[in-house]
Amino acid sequence: MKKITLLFGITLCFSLLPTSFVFSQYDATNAQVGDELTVNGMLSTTAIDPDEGVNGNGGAEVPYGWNYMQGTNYAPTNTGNTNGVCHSEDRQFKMYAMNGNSGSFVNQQITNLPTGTFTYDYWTKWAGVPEYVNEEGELLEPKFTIRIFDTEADSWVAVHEEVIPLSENQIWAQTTGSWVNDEVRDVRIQWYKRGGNAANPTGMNKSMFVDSVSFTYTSTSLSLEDTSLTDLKIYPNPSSDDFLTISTAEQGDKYVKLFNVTGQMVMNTKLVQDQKLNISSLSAGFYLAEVSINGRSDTIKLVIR
Ligand SMILES: [Ca+2]
Repeated sequence: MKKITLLFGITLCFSLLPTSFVFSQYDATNAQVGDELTVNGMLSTTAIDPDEGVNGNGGAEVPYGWNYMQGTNYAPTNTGNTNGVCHSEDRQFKMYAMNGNSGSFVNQQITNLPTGTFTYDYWTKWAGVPEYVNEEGELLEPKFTIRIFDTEADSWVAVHEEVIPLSENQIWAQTTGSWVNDEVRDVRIQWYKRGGNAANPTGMNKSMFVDSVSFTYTSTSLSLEDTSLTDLKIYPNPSSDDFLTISTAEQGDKYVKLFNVTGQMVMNTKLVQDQKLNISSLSAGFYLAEVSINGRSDTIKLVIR
């Protein structure tokens, strides 16, 4: 059974987004290990080829594949005002000091991200020195998040998040990390900050900049899948027989636990070679069968008639 662990089930409020808001996408279907999946990862501005750079204009325009919310722009290097210098080339994402009560973000959606390990790397800096905590004691940490679409919640939820570091005035700070994607899916990478408004500023009421972003496919190996028996089958199911066959390509002794609907363990046994599972002592009903071989396991629903 594959499980998605929502490490930080935080859902940001996007209710203020206009419904016509369209996220552009970057399709990673054919990605190879070593590929940089972020369009315009370096956010350079000297070319208009999406593989090499963009032709930003400093207003509301954002580079290929990127999207943003209010209070953000694609700002130029400008030592004459609070922008300061970019980390790479002459453009950077800027989230305004005051960016509205619902905050602001930039993100990029990557469709059909393959399974495997991904490495991210980005640079941030601040104009001025903000504080994570408000005068009211409210924690307002700006976040870098990796999001997947949760159909039950009907929203994009964070499955990985990291607090964006504070910095001295105009000093770029690098953040790197990795994340494992356990199934092919669409993913968004996002930077978010809430600065409040002029009437009600928060501790984050300094401009935040993001530049030199990368998101790289680094490995196909999947520690999450290494521990599961993805081809496990138990039959017949539903069953009115006394014996069940447990089938998987994994060779070795099978450790089988059966649980009833109340979670009570009703059987705990070991099967060797092609030995079948004797269920003649069990009454009709629904069960969960947990099978482990060589430390790999999976769980299957069983119906006994
Ligand atoms: Ca740049």
